[in-house]
Amino acid sequence: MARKALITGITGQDGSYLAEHLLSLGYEVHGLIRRNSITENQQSRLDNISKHIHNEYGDVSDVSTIDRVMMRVKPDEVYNLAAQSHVRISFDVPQYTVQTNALGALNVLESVRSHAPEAHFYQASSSEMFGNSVDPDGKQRETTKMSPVSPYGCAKLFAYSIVRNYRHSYKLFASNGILFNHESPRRASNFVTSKIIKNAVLISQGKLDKLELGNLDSQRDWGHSKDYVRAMHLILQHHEPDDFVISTGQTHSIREFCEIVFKKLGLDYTKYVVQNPKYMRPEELRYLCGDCSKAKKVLNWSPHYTFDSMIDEMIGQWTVK
Ligand code: G4F
Repeated sequence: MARKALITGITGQDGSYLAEHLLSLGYEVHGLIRRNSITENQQSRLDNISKHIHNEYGDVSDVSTIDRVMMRVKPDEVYNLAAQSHVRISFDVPQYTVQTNALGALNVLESVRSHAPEAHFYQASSSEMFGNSVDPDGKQRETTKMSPVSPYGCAKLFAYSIVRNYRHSYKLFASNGILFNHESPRRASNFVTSKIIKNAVLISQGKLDKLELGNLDSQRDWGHSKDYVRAMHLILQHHEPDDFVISTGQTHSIREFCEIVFKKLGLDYTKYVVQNPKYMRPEELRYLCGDCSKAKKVLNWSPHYTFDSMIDEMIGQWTVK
């Protein structure tokens, strides 16, 4: 019989790639999707596979729906990817962010405990939980102190902690993937990589004359979402529940990212990029660079994309639009 997976947040960048990956491995895939007032494009990332997946309307803050789906599907694996995923917006909607990212995770975990206690549970934890903590060698890893600097990071830290608590208290197979930034052609254009690439392409086509950004000096460790969803699946196939950093181990500033993208399009970014305080955050996470040696050694995971091939794929997607 096919193994059954339930994915919350299936319409997002990671959810859609994960659904494709699990289908390719022969899984029966069930997804929880939030009702949206604009139906068009709500599920556009799932267009290729919509006939092969079983979707239900629901929300991680709605306990009764989650319980009903959990009881009916009885999944073997549960991937909790549902979140308010934008860090700057979490300063505007802190309570909503906590309800979704923290209490939502607890709701799904409780539902697993009550109705599918044998299921393997994956929590989408985030490098944003580290805040500005860095080990002396300039890396963040599973043992690095967590000290978040945004409502998003605080909410994710609660979810991460309750997963560990349920693993120890109730012997659930509950694991955290601590994922560093990950991008793709499916990344929404209010995240910095897509925003830079989309607007640089428009500038190269003469359709725009400037790009407004916030902090250009923060540094991020950017990988590709497709590589990272493979890691999510491997984390749940491990013989015991555990927590894993998933990253590339390379870091670049936003300024460098601009320089590289504009250069690929034959442009000098300094002529077009301007700073607008509107895009600054009340508190900034300045630097991320992950050490994923545990995942490499224990899960035999490694990324297929390079920084360069990821950017090229994203430029290709915005160029054809
Ligand atoms: O692309 P970002 O919005 O991603 P951020 O805040 O690092 O969060 C992403 O990665 C986390 C993992 O660490 C995830 F948990 C989270 O869900 C999300 O996927 O911003 C990246 C950097 C920040 O330093 C930001 O201040 O880019 C800087 N930035 C500069 N100008 C900007 C802009 N970010 C955005 N979104 N828009 C700007 O105009």
